[in-house]
Amino acid sequence: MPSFDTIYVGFHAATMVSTKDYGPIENAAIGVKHGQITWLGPVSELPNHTATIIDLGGGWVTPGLVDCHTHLVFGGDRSAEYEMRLQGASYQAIAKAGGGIVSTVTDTRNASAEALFTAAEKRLCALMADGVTCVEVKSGYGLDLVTEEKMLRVARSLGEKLSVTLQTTCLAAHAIPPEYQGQADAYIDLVCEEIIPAIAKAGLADAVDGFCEGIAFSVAQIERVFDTALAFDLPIKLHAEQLSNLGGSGLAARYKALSSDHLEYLSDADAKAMAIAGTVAVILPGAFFCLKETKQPPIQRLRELGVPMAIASDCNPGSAPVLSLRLMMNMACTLFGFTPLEALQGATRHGAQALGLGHSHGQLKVGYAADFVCWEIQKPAELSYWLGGQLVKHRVVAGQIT
Ligand code: DI6
Ligand code: FE
Repeated sequence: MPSFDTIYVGFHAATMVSTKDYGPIENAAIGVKHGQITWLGPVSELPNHTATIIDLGGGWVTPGLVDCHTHLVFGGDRSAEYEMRLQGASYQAIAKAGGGIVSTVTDTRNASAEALFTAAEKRLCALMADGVTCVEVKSGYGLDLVTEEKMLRVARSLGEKLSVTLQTTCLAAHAIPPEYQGQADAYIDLVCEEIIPAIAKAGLADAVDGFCEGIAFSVAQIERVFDTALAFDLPIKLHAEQLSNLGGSGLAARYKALSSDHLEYLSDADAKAMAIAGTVAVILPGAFFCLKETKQPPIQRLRELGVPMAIASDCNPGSAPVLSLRLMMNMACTLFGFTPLEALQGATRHGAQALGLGHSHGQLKVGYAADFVCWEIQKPAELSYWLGGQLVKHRVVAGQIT
């Protein structure tokens, strides 16, 4: 007897198991049990069974989208900063004048956990309605232990309440808090001696991240953060080469980071180091677009080197108020020259790899999570082609229609 208790039929599947094509199966069937895929193939090859049949009624099924880089828990918003930038103020100048990330820190410290939850839930529901079934959420707007913990607890409770796989990342090394102005090293002491150890012991983070940039932390400071993370067995990621080249991606590769993210100013030597280390390049077209950046990440070089490229929303109140991962797939194609196949890989299997979940998420495969989306489309390329619209017909998470 086949080992599934529900069988989904009535669609073509883009399994994403191959790196060369969509891994298509026409007229496919997916059998699930205990939240996992236990059978997958053409419906014509289905063995005899007594399982419940659910007909999804046409379209394509893909792995649920994986948004591997978000900051969706935060207080307040930065629409006033957006208006200032439209009038010519730069992101860096606003940050140096005490606005930017630090203004969200004030609003996040002042917000209750309930208020943070309610606001973040709306944003997460928007991402989920557009096909996301797995999401990463960073802290980084607390910059003190109490508020970093508050953010991560809110993120964990979002994952418990909503039908989504949610990974949390401690981004205490995101910016220098106002009370440590001019004392970045002393703040890194706090991050390494108090914040990361307490968060690791409380089991609140699945990974550690930092911001390596002129307006944030140096390579030497981030190296201390990485050493601390590794001492607590936490995998690492990095925001690097977003606004300038500091060589953070080379450091990330040396530390075998899961991913290095942004990468507009990535050097060739660091791209090669990422290829050798297996560090995923997370491309964030929303931040590029919203900041009117003109320097493109070196996509062709990353492609030639075989560096896996993920695409994420970077959902945050400053550089990327983005609520659709599919829109990011379109921008990756239109702005950066991704193919629609690479864009879907970036939002499925490579996104999962950037979270250390490449063995369980991001592909339709026996033994993987039964997380998938049925889309109202004729061809997989439409997922990158349409801007907006309601393409999701059904979402299945852990084997259940949600
Ligand atoms: N880069 C980003 O794109 C986000 N953080 C970072 O280091 C933006 C954070 C913000 O502007 O609030
Ligand atoms: Fe970010």
